[in-house]
Formats: sequence, structure tokens, C-alpha cells
Amino acid sequence: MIVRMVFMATKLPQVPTPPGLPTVRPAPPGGGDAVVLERRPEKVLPPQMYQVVLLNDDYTPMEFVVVVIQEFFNKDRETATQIMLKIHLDGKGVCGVFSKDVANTKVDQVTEAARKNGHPLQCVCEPIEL
Ligand code: TYC
Repeated sequence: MIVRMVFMATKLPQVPTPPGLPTVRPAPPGGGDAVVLERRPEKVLPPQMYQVVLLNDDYTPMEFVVVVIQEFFNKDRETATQIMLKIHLDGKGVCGVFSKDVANTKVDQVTEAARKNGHPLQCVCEPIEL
């Protein structure tokens, strides 16, 4: 005698629905085979961005800071000088805003250039408030 087992799905597959697409739910009692499509609101946030900041100190030459800002943050000489003077007067200044990876790379590049040249210049990145 051949026994044949037949399996039938009794539940809808529980697959997470991407944001913005309707969620498929089983019909309410008495609804037969019908399904209910439920719209979920779109909630995609923009990526967190980071500002790269230079800190003032008493030893790094102004000229070196201006060149760093020009070379690593693609600013013209005039803008770089204004940013350097702001840092010198206020203690810190933003040189650019980037995604997390790019911001961390800028910090590493600036720090390496400063140490190679014997300067204590500090460069950090901070998440931007949304
Ligand atoms: N304060 C430094 C000086 O007088 C210049 C300086 C500016 C250093 C900006 C660091 O991030 C800095 N030589």
C-alpha cells in the first residue's frame, strides 16, 4: 500500500514587509479567503552625517592649518584662512560635513599629516544634530 502525505500551508508566510509596502494580513473572521492590505507609513530617515572639526592649539603654525584645510577639505586659500582664523579665535571650527566613513578618513588623514610634520593639531568628527 502506498501512503501519500499531502501538506498544505495553513498560515500565510511571515515575511517582514519593507517600509512603504502594504502588509498582508489574514482576513478577519468570516472573511473567507480574502486578505486585508494594510498601508504602512514610509519612514526612511536620511543617513546620519558628521562634521569634521579642527581644534585650536598653541603650537601648530597657522600656515600649516590653512594648507591642511585647502588640501583635505578642498577649500580655496581665502576660505581656508577664514576657517583657520575662526578656529584660532573660537577654539574650534567645522571644515566639512561628510558621511561617517568619509569623515573618519578625513580625521585619520589630517592627524597623520600633522604628526608627520611634528604638530599637535587635533581633528575630530561629531554627528550632526538632526
Ligand atoms: N593657534 C595657532 C597659532 O597661533 C594656530 C592654529 C589655528 C592652530 C587653528 C590650530 O586648528 C588650529 N599658531
